[in-house]
Amino acid sequence: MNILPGQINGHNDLLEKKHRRDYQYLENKLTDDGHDTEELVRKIKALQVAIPSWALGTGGTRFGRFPGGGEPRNLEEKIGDIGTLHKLNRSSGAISLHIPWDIPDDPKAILDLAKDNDLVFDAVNSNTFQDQPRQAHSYKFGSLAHTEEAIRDRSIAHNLEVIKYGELLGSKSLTVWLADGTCFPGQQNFRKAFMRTLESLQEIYAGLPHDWKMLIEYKPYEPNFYSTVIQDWGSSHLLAGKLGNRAFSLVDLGHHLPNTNIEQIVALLIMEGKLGGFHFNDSKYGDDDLTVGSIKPYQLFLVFNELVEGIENPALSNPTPAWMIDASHNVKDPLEDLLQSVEAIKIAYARALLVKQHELEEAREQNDVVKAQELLQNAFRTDVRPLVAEARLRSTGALDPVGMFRELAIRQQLITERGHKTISTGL
Ligand SMILES: [Mn+2]
Repeated sequence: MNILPGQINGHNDLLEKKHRRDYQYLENKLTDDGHDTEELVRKIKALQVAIPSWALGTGGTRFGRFPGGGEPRNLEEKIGDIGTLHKLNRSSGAISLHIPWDIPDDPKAILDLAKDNDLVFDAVNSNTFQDQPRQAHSYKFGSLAHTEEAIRDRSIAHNLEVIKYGELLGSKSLTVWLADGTCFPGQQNFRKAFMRTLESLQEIYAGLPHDWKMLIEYKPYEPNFYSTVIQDWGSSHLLAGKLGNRAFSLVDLGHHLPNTNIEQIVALLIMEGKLGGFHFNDSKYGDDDLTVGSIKPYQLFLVFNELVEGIENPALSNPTPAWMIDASHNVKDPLEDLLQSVEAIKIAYARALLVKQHELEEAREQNDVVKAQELLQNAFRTDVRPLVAEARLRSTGALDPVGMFRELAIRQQLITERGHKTISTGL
């Protein structure tokens, strides 16, 4: 699927008059309010959100899966799909691979293809939550935390193998998410399981290249329903602290119990310089993996407010986290859903950039609760869509990515190319 610059220009020409009017209005308003709009556009342009290779096909639940056709059949086609997203929005310039779903048979050719699509390789992800065909040992009762040494060794070897593939492609981090845990009380010794996990991670960490990061993801339940070994940010942070300065926690928005104050977790991890990555999605109940910003946009904004303040604060030294979408698409076209998610992330980011941090801090020091809320909500209630669109326009993207995806009938073309019955690897 190739989108030509002329097609994007044609699309933008039709929308530009209205966009200019909207942008002019917002630019005047923001300038009056003391903002440097050129600086805002520059920052929004620079934000890149990685797309996971497993989110390009239709997701499913344990009850069923309803594929929409034209799904990528291999890694090359997955790169092609992300290239299409990136051409439309200019903010999806990175791909995150899951091994063994995406083992590159010819790394050189894969690298060239990614380069042609203007993509880089973000974190590589290991998979010790599923047994693969011909696998001698089963992960049924765990992987890095397993009671049997042979299975722990197999899991460690797999993670080291994932690092090797990542090195061939220029990745700089390994994300570890474990399904290890229990379904019933009494099934496992909590402390022993945690210590076995730590020891296994130490072996992987020893094989981590010096310029790499290890990102440790946590999750309170599922697929195990009574306990998980790395259940919360505390467990993840404990492991990262014991491992060393190249190990970090990774926050997935959906990996919290309902109503958890995720922005507070973000603030503290940044304070400790230990926030390594972020997985965006949205949820109503649990790990629902819905479109970013579709359920709780205010929470997303509050999280971004902490991210922006924490990363721009000169007194703190957290490295810029790896941004990635981690969502599933059960009823929407996966590519349209991803375009919506990236847009929601950019809108939340742009709004967070409007928060007047000095005034907010002053209000907090004076316990002026009303002022603090006014400052946050003034930013949240600003319609920043013309600002985000302007950033995209200046990056040669489409003014309306979803609209253009439909105008070009991209899904229909992919179905013609790949067929109706293709099934992508992933969740
Ligand atoms: Mn995740």
